[in-house]
Amino acid sequence: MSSPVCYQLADTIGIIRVDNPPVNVLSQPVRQGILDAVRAARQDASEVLLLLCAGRTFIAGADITEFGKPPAAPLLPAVIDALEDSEKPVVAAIHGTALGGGFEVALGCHYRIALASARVGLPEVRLGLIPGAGGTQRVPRLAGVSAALDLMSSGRPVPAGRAEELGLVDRVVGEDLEAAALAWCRELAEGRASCRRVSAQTVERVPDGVLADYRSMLARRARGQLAPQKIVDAVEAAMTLPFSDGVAREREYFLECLQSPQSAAMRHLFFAERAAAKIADLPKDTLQRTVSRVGVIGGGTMGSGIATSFANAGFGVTLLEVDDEALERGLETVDRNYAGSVKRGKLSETEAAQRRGCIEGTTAYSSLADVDLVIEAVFENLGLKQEVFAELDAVCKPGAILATNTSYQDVDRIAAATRRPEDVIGLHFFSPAHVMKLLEVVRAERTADDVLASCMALGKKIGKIPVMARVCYGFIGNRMLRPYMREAQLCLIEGAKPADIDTAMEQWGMAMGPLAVADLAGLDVGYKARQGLPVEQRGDPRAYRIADVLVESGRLGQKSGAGFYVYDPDTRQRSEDPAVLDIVAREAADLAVARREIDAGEIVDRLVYALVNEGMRIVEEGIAQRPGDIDVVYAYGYGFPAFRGGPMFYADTVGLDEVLDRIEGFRRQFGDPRWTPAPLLVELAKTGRTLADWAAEPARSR
Ligand code: 3H9
Repeated sequence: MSSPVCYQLADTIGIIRVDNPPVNVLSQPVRQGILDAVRAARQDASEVLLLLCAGRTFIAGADITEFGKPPAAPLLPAVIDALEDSEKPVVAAIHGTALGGGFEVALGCHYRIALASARVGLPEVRLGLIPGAGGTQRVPRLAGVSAALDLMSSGRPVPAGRAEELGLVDRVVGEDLEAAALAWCRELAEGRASCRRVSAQTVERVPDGVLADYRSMLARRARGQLAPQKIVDAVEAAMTLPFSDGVAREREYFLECLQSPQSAAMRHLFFAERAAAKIADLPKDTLQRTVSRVGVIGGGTMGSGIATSFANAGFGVTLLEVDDEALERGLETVDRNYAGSVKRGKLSETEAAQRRGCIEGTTAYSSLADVDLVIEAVFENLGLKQEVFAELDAVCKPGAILATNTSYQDVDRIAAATRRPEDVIGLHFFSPAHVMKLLEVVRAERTADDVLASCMALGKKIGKIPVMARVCYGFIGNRMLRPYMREAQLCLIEGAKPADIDTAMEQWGMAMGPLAVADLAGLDVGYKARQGLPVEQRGDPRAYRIADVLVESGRLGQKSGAGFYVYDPDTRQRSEDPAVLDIVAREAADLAVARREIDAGEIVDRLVYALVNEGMRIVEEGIAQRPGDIDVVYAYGYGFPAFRGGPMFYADTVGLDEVLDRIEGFRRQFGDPRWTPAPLLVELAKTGRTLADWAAEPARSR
């Protein structure tokens, strides 16, 4: 097998070229190839070495698929040592993304040149890891302690220009990287440049307390996570120990993180996210429809957020509202979205104005005659949505994709309102739509393959993480949310205080507790939906009575300043309200619910296993393609802690037999069919298989 690294002498320059598609990860043959090249260069006439990559990017990092397997020599730190120890100067030429171990390789070189469009970073923390090949020791030496901490604890790559300001890159060029790098190599050769070893530099000392403050900040921002804290420990080692000891300390922390369940969970999500983009039964050569102009119907929070999302990605957008007044409100919401981005420093005024300029408003359906995709985001009412689709059917050009942003409604019935159900699909955005990464792509019974393929690709183009779901009430995310929310309400009426429930879930890792989420979303939304149903279809009154009483007493959640909590009008800080505790006690008595102490462990198990049990049904019914898709939905759309890998991965890590035991225990305790275990859970637990085993079985392998 030919090596993915080739070494070639061009005059006095030894060129080491890595070619390991798609993203040049540092698999064993790449490590070996670089090492062999450096060794070969020792013997030849080269005066300067140039390391660069073929294809779309510089090295994107260690090969994550190798983690968890026995290590194969040469290990990356040894390869980087060889580069740095070279007696001939080594230049790294960076294009695309130099990430993780890839950037560490560049830092082991003596000089770095980058294309202006390139980005560099150490994203290991997103995999529950710390940089493990010298990054924690070299970055503080070049960029200082505080920049190093920010770079590594956020995991966010920085553009080449910023990297140059930080001292991480020496030169930035606008185009033709290879020519510029070769020219620089010749300059270095002629000038007999020295080998500038980062490891030989010193680290600035920061005042006492800086690291302690950083640790406390991370303890809040990255609650419960190991790797961010270990990054601070490693930087402290860089500050206090000689380079070789610092590197040894870094290795120790890296291995500790690598073996942690948190990293296993986050690596699972990395691959689950990429798997979710693939539709098993869609032929690879499925053609896509061209989409350049997008129509959005409804200028409410969702519609204007969706319009903003598309404009951000350079699409022309036509936003439709029923009348001038509503349209003005919708466009004002778009303006506010952009003003927010400018205020937060995400966009410059000019960029914001440019993107805002992509959106125009209309009140006439006829303006949608030429759009390639239209997304309906009107009020959640089936009849209304069907009317909108009938109208779209009449005005839109043949081949236009007609999408609904419904959260719950039956997409097949919406499609049936048109004469072209094959063009109809669900595109379920999450609020705020221009910020949240998740996009549920709902494949209806008759959705055409090319419509589905186009929408999955479009999702990626606008920076979302698209996950396909089939039609059912609430699709993947909201269908699972119902039993989760119901359990939260039941814990409340049975004796837990709102803060007990939310704090238990937040300490476990959820971004926000369920009652705080309900207050944020607005309690009136669920209330209105329930009012539209006959009483017998509203479910168990113990699970909604308190919310109803709150709404009827004007407590709609954050927007009215009070819901399950009261909110400080300035800080939006929540606090407990004795009036709510009174309401709960009264309603519990009225419904004859015996109250008791409920501890955090019970709250977490009830809420999380309610999610898991419903998730099991969802995979079994084929609503989700694979268990990992559910994990992606929950991690990106519902604030589920990434370091637990998503509800389905979490269930596997707990052990399905134990999950089943607990669910059966709840069934005995509450005597309620809601705790009937999903058949798939029973089957897997009885046969000692995990969900991961099940997903990999041939009948299902995708
Ligand atoms: C590390 O470096 C540790 C070191 O500090 C210490 C070591 C001792 N490994 O994302 P895409 C696959 S930790 C294996 O769709 P894009 C990916 O699964 C690593 N595979 O492309 C996909 O496969 P498939 C630190 C990887 O253009 C295909 O490549 N580095 C890896 O949208 C295309 O990927 C990172 O965390 C990998 N490292 O985005 C960077 N990376 O086609 C991780 C990708 O079968 N990578 N694959 O589904 C990325 O962030 C993105 O892939 C990148 C390109 C931005 C580079």
